[in-house]
Amino acid sequence: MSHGRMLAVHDISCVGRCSLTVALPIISSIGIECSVLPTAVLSTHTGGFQGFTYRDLTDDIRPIQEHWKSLGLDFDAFYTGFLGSFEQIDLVCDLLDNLSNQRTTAYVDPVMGDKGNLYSVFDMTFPKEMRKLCERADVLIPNLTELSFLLDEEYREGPYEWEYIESMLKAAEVFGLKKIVITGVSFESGKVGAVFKDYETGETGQIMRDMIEGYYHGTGDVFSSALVGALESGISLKDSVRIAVDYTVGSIERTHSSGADVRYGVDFEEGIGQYVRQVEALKAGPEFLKVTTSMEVSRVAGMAARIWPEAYKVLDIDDQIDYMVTNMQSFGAISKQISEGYSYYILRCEGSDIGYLGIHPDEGGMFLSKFYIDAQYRGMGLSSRFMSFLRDLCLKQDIHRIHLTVNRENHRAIEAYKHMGFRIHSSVDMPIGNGFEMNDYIMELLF
Ligand code: PXL
Repeated sequence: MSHGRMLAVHDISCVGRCSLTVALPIISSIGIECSVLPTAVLSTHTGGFQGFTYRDLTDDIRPIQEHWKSLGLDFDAFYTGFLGSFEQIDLVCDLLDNLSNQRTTAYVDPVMGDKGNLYSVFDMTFPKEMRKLCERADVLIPNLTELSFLLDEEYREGPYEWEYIESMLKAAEVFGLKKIVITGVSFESGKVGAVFKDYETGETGQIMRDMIEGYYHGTGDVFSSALVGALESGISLKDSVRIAVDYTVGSIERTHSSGADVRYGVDFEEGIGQYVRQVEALKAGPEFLKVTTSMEVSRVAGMAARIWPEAYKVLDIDDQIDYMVTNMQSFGAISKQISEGYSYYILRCEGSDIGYLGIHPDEGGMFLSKFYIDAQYRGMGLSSRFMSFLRDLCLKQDIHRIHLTVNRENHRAIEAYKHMGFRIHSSVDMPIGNGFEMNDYIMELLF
């Protein structure tokens, strides 16, 4: 991880949202200084457009490097993408030799092809040359087509068996990488995503999402730029991959539903705000504040009034939710619960209150009575942080079981709890006054 200067080495395709026109805005958006070295200037990218112009900048690379060297510049990270020739690969290896420092990280996206084919501008000798750069990478970000070409393996169509992907992860060890993230991996039809491996720790994982039909240009660059930005912000490999997958999928979804001409790339601009929020939230790390003052109680009541109606909208029980917020999450109700042995904690991120939990110990272990996070902060790993905070709290009191109740129709929440390791223990129906009844599962987490 570094917070210094990054050098992005890609072409500029003036129109069509790929390479530098994607990398620069995404990486800058999270506060990383991104210098650029354009390898070529094209009127558009090469996919789907006829008659594009191509000005090769190979001859400029060495003088640029020499000038930077004379200024005493070095870079804390390199992020390379589309390179147009053998010579450029050698020049980029030279850049790494001459402009790195002790902690420089080299991110290499070996842009060469997709869907089993090389891009039209490359011939079969190119992947062999690209291997040289991959051997210099700390983090390699190929799609499965590129990895197959790099390893001289025949490209296979998905869906894949885990054993096959595992064998590719193993084969890629020849590059001497620290980490790899492979995109375009599918284990079941209708799903696609990324697989990652940290060769230093052995951690391996996958992030899969629903596949959207069609071919979308520039998505590899959106993914890699978002991934590089998140990793350089010090975010874990798994969280970085999840953020990058979700940013890419969101960009494709917006483009798909707008019916735009896909040659012009995907709508990543509208997702920048959410990407920045996710990176900032995980970078800062959440803080947990125990509620003790009446001002803090008011803050929890305010969050309840804001979060509950949105969280339960799908259940279509607005009257019951109004009743519950008024009677169980008002300033008076929360104060009374605290005086009777409840503890409330506020989850804070970047100086804002974004969620809370309410707990009290009982004969079943720890009862997790309230657990809410603002919609825009869901799905970014904060629930797991909240839960590991709660587990630590329990262990300090020698408690090894957390239990909770969740509406049986609240499938999103049930899935999220399962993801955190909870299992359904039993069902319970409980009248709560005014003719309303809670129809819940009891879920438990043992540790
Ligand atoms: O997105 C990869 C890419 C980058 N640069 C150029 C391209 C492509 C893919 O087609 O043509 C010039």
